[in-house]
Amino acid sequence: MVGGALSRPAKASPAARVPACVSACRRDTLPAVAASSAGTLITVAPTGAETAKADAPALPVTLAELVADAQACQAEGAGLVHVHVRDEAALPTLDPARLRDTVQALREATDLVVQLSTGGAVTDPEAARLAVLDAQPDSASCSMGTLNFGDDVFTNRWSFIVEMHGRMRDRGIGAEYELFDLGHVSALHRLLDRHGPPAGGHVHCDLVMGVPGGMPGTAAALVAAVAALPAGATWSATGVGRSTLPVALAALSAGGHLRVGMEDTLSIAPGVPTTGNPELVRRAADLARLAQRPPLTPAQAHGMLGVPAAPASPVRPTPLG
Ligand code: KMH
Ligand code: ZN
Repeated sequence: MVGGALSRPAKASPAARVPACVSACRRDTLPAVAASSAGTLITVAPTGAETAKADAPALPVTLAELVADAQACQAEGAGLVHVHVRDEAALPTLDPARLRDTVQALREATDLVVQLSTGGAVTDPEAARLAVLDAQPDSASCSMGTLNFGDDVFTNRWSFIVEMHGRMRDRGIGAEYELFDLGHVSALHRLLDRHGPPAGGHVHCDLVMGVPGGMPGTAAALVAAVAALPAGATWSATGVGRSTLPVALAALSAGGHLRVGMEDTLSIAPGVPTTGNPELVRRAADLARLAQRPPLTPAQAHGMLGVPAAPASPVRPTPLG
């Protein structure tokens, strides 16, 4: 176990309530699009790779902090956690053992869909990013193109994207395609046309808007990107920094899902630092309820994405003979 001893915490009980029609519907009888319009998947991206703990004390960087944060976010209405891990010095890492421990701990302590970032930090090599999949998360991100990322470059070569997509499908790991720009939507079509659908067959995307170098965090850009998505795809959106609220409101009104968290924004209002991820999830859940598309429970999130919940600890078969 990384980040200090962690006894098995009690699972957080989902606070979300959804209409009976959603909970009664089975995934195999209900198109994913219909499910997405009745409820809202709230993804929390609690940590990211860019913010220093010293600049944001509420940022969860140890495993214990991450697990406690994830439990609190589930109680506020989150259905999926998008995870970047940190090392002892609170710096971003793709250390395989830490990733495995993190997946296991989150499965033991929450019901959330556990998604590992394969984007990592802009400095991470491709081999280490591909090796993230060895931790066998429920889902993983797959970024759909290269872009300027502030003063840096976030590199996603076409052949790397194809390799990531193929390995995720081979391992039965659900895909979330990260779209930072309109051209990334075209790349997604090209990927699916040439290399087939992801594991489980369901296409889920996340529009990451407002990155300096990517598409702006505006309603107009969101509408343009959503109009170009593959038919039947579900999608969430997140606006970084001060585009958080405009993007969330546009996404809800356009039938999409929400991603929030300290990976993308550190404030709850201009000049007011957030107290932490649970506060950001609570606000998103409030907005979703206001839109009459209440938060999906983690079980409904698993169903919508077509990623079955894995057992917390794999049951090892008894050796024969
Ligand atoms: N940290 C960014 C360079 C992802 O998680 O897949 C990439 C990123 C995308 O956050
Ligand atoms: Zn990320």
